[in-house]
Amino acid sequence: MTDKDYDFYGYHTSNSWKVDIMLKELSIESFNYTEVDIAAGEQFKPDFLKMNPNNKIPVLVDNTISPPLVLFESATILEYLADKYKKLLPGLDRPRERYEVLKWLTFTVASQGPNMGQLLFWKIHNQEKVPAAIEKSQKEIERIYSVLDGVLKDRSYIAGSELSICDISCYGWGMYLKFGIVVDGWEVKYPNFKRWVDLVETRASFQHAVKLADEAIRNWQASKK
Ligand SMILES: N[C@@H](CCC(=O)N[C@@H](CS)C(=O)NCC(=O)O)C(=O)O
Repeated sequence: MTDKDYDFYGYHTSNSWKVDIMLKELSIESFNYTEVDIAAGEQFKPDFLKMNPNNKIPVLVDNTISPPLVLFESATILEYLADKYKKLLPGLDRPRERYEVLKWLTFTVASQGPNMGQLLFWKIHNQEKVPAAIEKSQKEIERIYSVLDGVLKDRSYIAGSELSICDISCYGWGMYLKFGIVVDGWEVKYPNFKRWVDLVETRASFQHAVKLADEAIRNWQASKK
């Protein structure tokens, strides 16, 4: 048990920024943040593996219940906090709205996230440029953002008229489009998605994540020089 309500284990990557946004949206300030340096392999340390045997951040521990509750998988963390604070996810008394959010939340972690990871690996991180792999992941990611652009055609937010945890989850990776490394001319190709980006970025919680991402990208670029 620590002195704070939550222990948040993260790193400067998309899945971690989703939790940063959520904590800000819920005005949760009583948490300890521990950076797990995944580039140095800290996610494989026995104490971390006890919390997440899948060796990945983010992890959130809720110390307000006894014994503390350990959560991993960003979608589960968002869903847990939303249910606990009754915000950003309709309750079971509104099944249609609740499962609209959960469907899109799953889409962000099952389709958007892994495919963004693949694309950045083949396009940016892998030394050897393999055209077929780049082309395949580029095509899939463009399809995924077309799907998101399509659903946003007649909605303000991804699951309807209210901000929800699927918007937070989508933005963790979605903000990379702004950094110019994912899809050329994305603002024109996905005008509804662009409008959504502008809308969520009016919120302090999302602006905070952009600041963290900008800093991470600047540090990464400096380390490559
Ligand atoms: N499905 C997981 C993915 C988490 C994930 O991929 N985390 C990455 C950083 S963004 C990580 O910890 N990688 C370390 C590793 O794979 O060893 C979630 O949504 O939480």
